[in-house]
Amino acid sequence: MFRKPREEKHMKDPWRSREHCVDCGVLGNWRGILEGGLLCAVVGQRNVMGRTSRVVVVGGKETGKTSILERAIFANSTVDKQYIPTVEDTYVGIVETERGTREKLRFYDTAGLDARNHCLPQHYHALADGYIIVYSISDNLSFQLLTDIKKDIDRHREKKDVPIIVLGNKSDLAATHRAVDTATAERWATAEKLRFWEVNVQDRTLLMAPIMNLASRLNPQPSKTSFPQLTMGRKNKD
Ligand SMILES: Nc1nc2c(ncn2[C@@H]2O[C@H](COP(=O)(O)OP(=O)(O)OP(=O)(O)O)[C@@H](O)[C@H]2O)c(=O)[nH]1
Ligand SMILES: [Mg+2]
Repeated sequence: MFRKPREEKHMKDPWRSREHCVDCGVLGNWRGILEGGLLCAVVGQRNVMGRTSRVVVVGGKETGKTSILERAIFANSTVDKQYIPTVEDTYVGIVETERGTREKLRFYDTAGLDARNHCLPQHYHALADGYIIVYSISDNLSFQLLTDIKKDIDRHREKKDVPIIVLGNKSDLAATHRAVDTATAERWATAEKLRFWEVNVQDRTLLMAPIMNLASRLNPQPSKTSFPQLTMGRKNKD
């Protein structure tokens, strides 16, 4: 039942076995992309902002959730490797936001859903600060699942504003394999007020914009009026 923690795999890489760098990659800038995430081994955790945001990655079976995380964070390719269904995994990445700050995100990779089992186990909702919902452009059922997944998230988040992005994965596949057209997916996402991207794991740069967008929304710029007492002048006792 238990799978070896994925991090152990990365311990083989000498860079990743250093201190904080066992389980984190850097996303969001060209150096990070070109060096396949090794930048974090060089800079460690310096310049990383405060808290770690928790992102739950959810979607149908075999839509590419694990492949997206492996590719985005570690530059690993899963194409031509044996498919292993996920039970549960976590990944940690340092993501550069659109404001240029660096934020730590912990991604929870979940088991794929299907028509019979179309709800995320409840404990994920309790921990989620944000969600990445993934479907495959070659699998119409995985697209149909989005409605249930979104309803389930809405039920659990109540009125809290939780950033959610939608990724239509496997956009590299030939048109003959396409089962969900872009316009249909865009219409659904717009109606649900969600940001949507088509991506594929062959092109790592495509994965950066959505994850940076999510990191930015998870870590908005603090409002200037948050600390009114600090902006008050000295009290005049005269
Ligand atoms: N062509 C193509 N294949 C992909 C892409 N992403 C993933 N795959 C393939 O799709 C299969 C499933 O990928 P996974 O990443 O294991 O999918 P998953 O959603 O994590 O699957 P579960 O853990 O079972 O839910 C693998 O054979 C991958 O190589 C992509 O962008 N393009
Ligand atoms: Mg998986």
